[in-house]
Amino acid sequence: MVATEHAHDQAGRLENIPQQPLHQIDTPFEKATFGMGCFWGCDSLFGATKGVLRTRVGYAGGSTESPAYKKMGDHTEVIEIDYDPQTISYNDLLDLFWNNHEYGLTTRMKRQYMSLILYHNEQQRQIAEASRAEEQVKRAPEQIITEIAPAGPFYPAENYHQKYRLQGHTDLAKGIGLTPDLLHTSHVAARLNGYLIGVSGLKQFEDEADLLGLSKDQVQYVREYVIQNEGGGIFC
Ligand code: MHO
Repeated sequence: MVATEHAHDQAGRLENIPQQPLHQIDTPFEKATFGMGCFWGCDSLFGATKGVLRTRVGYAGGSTESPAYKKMGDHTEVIEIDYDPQTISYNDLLDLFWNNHEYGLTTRMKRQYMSLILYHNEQQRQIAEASRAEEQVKRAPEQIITEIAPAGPFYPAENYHQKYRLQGHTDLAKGIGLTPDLLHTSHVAARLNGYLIGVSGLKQFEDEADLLGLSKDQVQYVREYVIQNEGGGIFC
């Protein structure tokens, strides 16, 4: 079952409300990988987007061995997204990609922050190429510098970069039982990492809050941040 879908019984009550924080989701998924500036911001952006199951940030697109934040070599900061294609399309993800670059689409940045689409199959390649061509028409005469390349190895970033905004809320992170492994795989962590900075807004949060397996207090805590930060955009 998709995280954002749920069954109602005859009285309209929600069924299958999880009793524990919803870390694991077994929905079939596809992967998308994007570089769009500092990866903290896009981890929040995609993490709270409908149809996204999990995210992790890391280094990819280059050739140097074992990159790390302090020795990134020719790699780029990227986000790897597991998404449910029944709920969100690759094109929808690309819309978010084009419209949320921290440093824009036409300013040449060092490779660490370059605009990059790493495709996972031929279909993604074609959709990405067509999408860039369309976007270029919209932005002309400015020249989009986004590169499109096949996805090679992905090197997960250090734990402190994962779900960066959520990790700033120590009690909440502890309260949902976040472990180093779960930082890379948890559904609820990805959602909260976005909601805390207002991504996707209050309406969507209220619609799915019950399905994340949080306590009443945790929901109320996050709700206050959603209200405060909705519309504020992503940042690093
Ligand atoms: N300006 C940010 C960049 C972080 S990043 C993950 C900093 O505080 O270092 O590139």
